[in-house]
Amino acid sequence: MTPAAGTLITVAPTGAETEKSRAPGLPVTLDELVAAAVACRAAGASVIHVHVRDDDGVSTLDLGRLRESVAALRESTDLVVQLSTGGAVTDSEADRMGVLDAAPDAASLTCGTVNFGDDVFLNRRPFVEALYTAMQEREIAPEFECFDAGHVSTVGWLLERHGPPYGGHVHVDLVLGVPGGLPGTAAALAGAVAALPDGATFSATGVGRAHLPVMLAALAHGGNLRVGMEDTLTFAAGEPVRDNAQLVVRAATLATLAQRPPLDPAGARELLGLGARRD
Ligand code: KMH
Ligand code: ZN
Repeated sequence: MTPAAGTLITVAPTGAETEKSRAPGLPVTLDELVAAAVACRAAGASVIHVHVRDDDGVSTLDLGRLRESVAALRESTDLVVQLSTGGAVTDSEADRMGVLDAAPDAASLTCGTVNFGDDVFLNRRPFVEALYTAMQEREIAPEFECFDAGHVSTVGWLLERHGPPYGGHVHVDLVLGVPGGLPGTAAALAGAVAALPDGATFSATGVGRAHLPVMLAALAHGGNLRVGMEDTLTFAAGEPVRDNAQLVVRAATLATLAQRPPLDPAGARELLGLGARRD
């Protein structure tokens, strides 16, 4: 893999699992999401990975809310808007497929089933295929999310069977440190990177304690970064994360030290093979 001149930083500000009561800086309302997006854009993020919540702060795939969020993010920022099709472990395949009706620029595509703590994050291969081909048809760029080694093989299998993704570029997000998936170590990251299809780029995110080692290893491998309160709630030992921008600032600082400073959204669009932004 040839490292790009800059680093694509994705912020995943909310996720589906954490309760607001556990993390006061977690953006759960639309206003909070937009404020986090604006702050993270200023700090160096170029892509936002979005999960939305209902009025009680609970994860939802409600289409109206997703559409409203995509519109508000486009109005307030130039970030690449990537919706989660992973949702929560309790979401149905039909609802997860329905996320694409909100017409984001990009969407996550988890490439296989994985134990997710005590739960199971179910991604049957026929469903992964159906999501992939639906994204090709609707001109939505997939971000192939890999939580385990077999998921990386599935990326190659999808490409062989169904051809390239919309945009023509393969970008994989390696999510390490989920209990049940790949461990959050530099060695696990190196193994996953070695198995990527030719020409693919990757970003990596380490969940919980894996956050810093995975971020440093990803930069060492010429990769990109995903950070945010979806994955990380502790900034340093004994210090909770204040807000998402705090994590983006640290990622941008490390990327700059690595002499691959953050890409702006135009640079991210170029890397991902996306055209001009949709309004
Ligand atoms: N919440 C996890 C079960 C994604 O966004 O695509 C799945 C997840 C992956 O967060
Ligand atoms: Zn997610």
